[in-house]
Amino acid sequence: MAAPSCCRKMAASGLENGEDAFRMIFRFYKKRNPPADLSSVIDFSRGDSRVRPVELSVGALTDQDALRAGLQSLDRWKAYGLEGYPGFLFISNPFLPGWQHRWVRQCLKSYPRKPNVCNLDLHMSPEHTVDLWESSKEQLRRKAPNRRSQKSVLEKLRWVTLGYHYNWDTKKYSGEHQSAFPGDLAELSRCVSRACGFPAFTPQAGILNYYHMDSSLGIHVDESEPDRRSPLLSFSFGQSCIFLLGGPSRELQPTAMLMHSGDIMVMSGPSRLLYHAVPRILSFPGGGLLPPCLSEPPAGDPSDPCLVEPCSAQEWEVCAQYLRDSRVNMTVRQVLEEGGSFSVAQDPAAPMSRVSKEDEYHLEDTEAAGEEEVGPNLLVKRKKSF
Ligand SMILES: O=C(O)CCC(=O)C(=O)O
Ligand SMILES: [Mn+2]
Repeated sequence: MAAPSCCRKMAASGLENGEDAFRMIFRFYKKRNPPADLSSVIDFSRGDSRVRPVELSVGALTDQDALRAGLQSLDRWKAYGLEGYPGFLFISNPFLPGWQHRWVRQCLKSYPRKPNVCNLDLHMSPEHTVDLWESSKEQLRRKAPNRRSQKSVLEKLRWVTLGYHYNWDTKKYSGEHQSAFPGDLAELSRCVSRACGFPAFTPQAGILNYYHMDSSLGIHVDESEPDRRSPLLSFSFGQSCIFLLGGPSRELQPTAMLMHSGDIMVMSGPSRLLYHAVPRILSFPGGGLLPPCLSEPPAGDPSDPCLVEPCSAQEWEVCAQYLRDSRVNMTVRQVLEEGGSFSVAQDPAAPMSRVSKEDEYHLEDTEAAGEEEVGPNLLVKRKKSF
């Protein structure tokens, strides 16, 4: 697939400097001053010559199961494939109006709780991480717009792991470090995987990523799961981002696309092990504080058939405040093939491509402090937020 001419020129000059093509494009889109030209970024909600609609098999998901997960009936979903990326599927916000709110509440209130694991566990004593929501909600509610104030602990959250907990140092999962995978997220994941033609998918691990306007996610391949034949599902809420999807090598130029609140990606087959990254978080185009799909109050009541706990108006007030400058992403993975075990299935060779420790993966921009001072092997300077 031909790359846009701005990227071709940039990649050519970068390659002369010994920089791989992916990293060149990553740096291009990460730049904020002056902001990058976004004219060649795919927006699935607007159509693009590189995008083609994909017909999903309507019988794969009943309306009742979809409703239980807060999703529209399958005949209303808009799914797309991308030229040159077999196995990649993009679903443009299939959530029912007012129902993404429940998943956001889970990501901010429920999923960071023990026994799930989060980045703050590595730096804070257990009594300070026991309930991030409770210790942050008043501070978030009172937060004045556009004013720099002390960050609540919830705003210091960068990742949460669920199910088989990903170990950022060994880059492995293990049978010894595991907690129950949340039932509601398992059900949502099964709905999406069934709809996309993967009825046997078993959600076993989740990595939730919490981004602010200056965050990015380094270039990596998700290859730590011994089962690489199952798809990887990715759900986004809150502000938008530029997502880069590359090839099996960093020498290949990635394709840039926008992910908006409610959008879902499925990486499967030949696209399961491709390089990808999030160089930039963007405010949803249009200037509102929240994207329109989140601007409505949360829908439903406790007696409705949705299996996700409802989000009250008071809870949404806190979530909305958080999402004004944040994006939350949930990735769901199957770790072991059916009947597989770690002893036989674990690849003895350490995965090569995922950047090493977690703090080299979740990056925070310090453009003001001088992006030019970046060392040869790090994408951006990192600032610890603890
Ligand atoms: O935030 C995203 O969209 C990507 C997340 C991701 O690639 C990961 O968690 O492995
Ligand atoms: Mn990934």
